[in-house]
Parts: sequence; structure tokens; C-alpha cells
Amino acid sequence: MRPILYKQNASPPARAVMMVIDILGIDVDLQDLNPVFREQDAPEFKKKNPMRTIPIYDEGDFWMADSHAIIIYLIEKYGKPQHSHLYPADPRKRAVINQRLFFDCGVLFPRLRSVMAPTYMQRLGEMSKSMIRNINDAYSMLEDYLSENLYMADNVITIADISVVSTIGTLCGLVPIDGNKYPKLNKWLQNMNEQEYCKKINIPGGLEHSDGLKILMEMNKHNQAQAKAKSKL
Ligand SMILES: N[C@@H](CCC(=O)N[C@@H](CS)C(=O)NCC(=O)O)C(=O)O
Repeated sequence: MRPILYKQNASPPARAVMMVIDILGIDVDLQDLNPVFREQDAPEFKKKNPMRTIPIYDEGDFWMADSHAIIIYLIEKYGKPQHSHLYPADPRKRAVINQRLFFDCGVLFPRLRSVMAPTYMQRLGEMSKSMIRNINDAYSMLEDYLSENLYMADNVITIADISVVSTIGTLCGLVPIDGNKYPKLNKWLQNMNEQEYCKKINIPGGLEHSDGLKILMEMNKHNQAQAKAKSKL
């Protein structure tokens, strides 16, 4: 069977997998699954991914979740010699790439998720100061990683860049990257945005996501103000 990727174009981790699929030229059936409507909670998906998140990658007799694990699997299974720079065999290079992938999974994306979750639950009307501070703090860590190399884990693009740029693609629409404070991060993003897969997948998906979150926050703020006014009547 043709592998299926359950995704949303707006979802950062789904975009990371879609970019790797594009780079490797794999024939994958891209199917939408919308977490806002909890479509991933259906028993067939919960069986495949108890975390109940997207993306989910499914080969019929084998499936897996978590974008970081999926992109490593795809590179190992479908990567050709011309893709070796994306996840080199050298243990030290690989270790640095893995660390950046864990950083995206454990630090960067959760700081975005802390905005996404209450927004989708109609609770967040605007980002708090601490949410913005945490995101800027993550930008500062990325700036420090970039003082070691031109890209996140090496002097060439690796899957670490693809993973991080998928999250940054949404975050920069919510908290713009201050080029004076984070010049290396700003330049890195400009370089990444020149890549065809970013132009095709990450830039439009990131805008869709950050614009959608901002619209939802405005709606939440409006509804909260109305509820407050009603409660005073
Ligand atoms: N670490 C996971 C994160 C996946 C994730 O949280 N995806 C979001 C969409 S962007 C989701 O499905 N959220 C639904 C939920 O958390 O209930 C990955 O890299 O795949």
C-alpha cells in the first residue's frame, strides 16, 4: 500500500515530515486529520497513536507518530547518498542533530503548544507576558546554537533545521524575531526560507497557522468581553 501521512498543513510537526517527504521524493498519500475537531481521537487513530496527535505515518502493517521519529525513519529508509548530509552517519554529528531534534520536541514546540492549546480551547484572548518571554528565551538558545555552526547542528542543512524551522515558521508569526537581538537566527531563517521546500510547504503553512491562532485569540477576547458584560447585567 502507498504510505499515508495524516497531517494538517498548518501543523508544524506535520510540516517537518512533509518537507522531508518532499526532499526525498517519496510517494506518500497526504490525508488531512484535524486536531481542532479531535479527529485523531477516533479508535483507529488512537490505536496507531495513543498520544492522539498528528502527524501519523502509516505503511499499513507499520505505523508511527512523532515527527522527529518519523523523519529519522524516512531518512534511514529512503535517503540516497545525496541526502547523507541531512543525517550523517558520523556518531558525533548525529548526536548533535539528535540533541537539536529533542530540543524542538521538548523545549521549542511545547512553548508554542502552551499558546495553541488554550487558544483552541477558547480560553486565551492574548498571549501572556510569560508566554512571550519563554518564546524569546527559546530564540536566545537557538541564537547560541547558531554561534557554533551556520545551521542548527552543522555547517550544512540537516534534519535538525527542518524540524526547528517548522516550529519557527509558526512562532515567528506570533512573536517576530528581533534581528538586533537574534541576528544569527534571523539570517538562518532567511536562508531556510530560500529553500524550495520551505517556500512550498513551510512558509504558507506557518502563515496559515499563526494567522489562524491570532484570529482565534481575537474571537476569544471578544467572547470573553461579551460574557463579562453580560454577567454585569
Ligand atoms: N512531538 C509531537 C507533537 C505533535 C503535536 O502535538 N501535534 C499537534 C498538532 S500541531 C496535535 O496533534 N495536537 C493535538 C493534541 O495535543 O491533543 C510531534 O513532533 O509529532
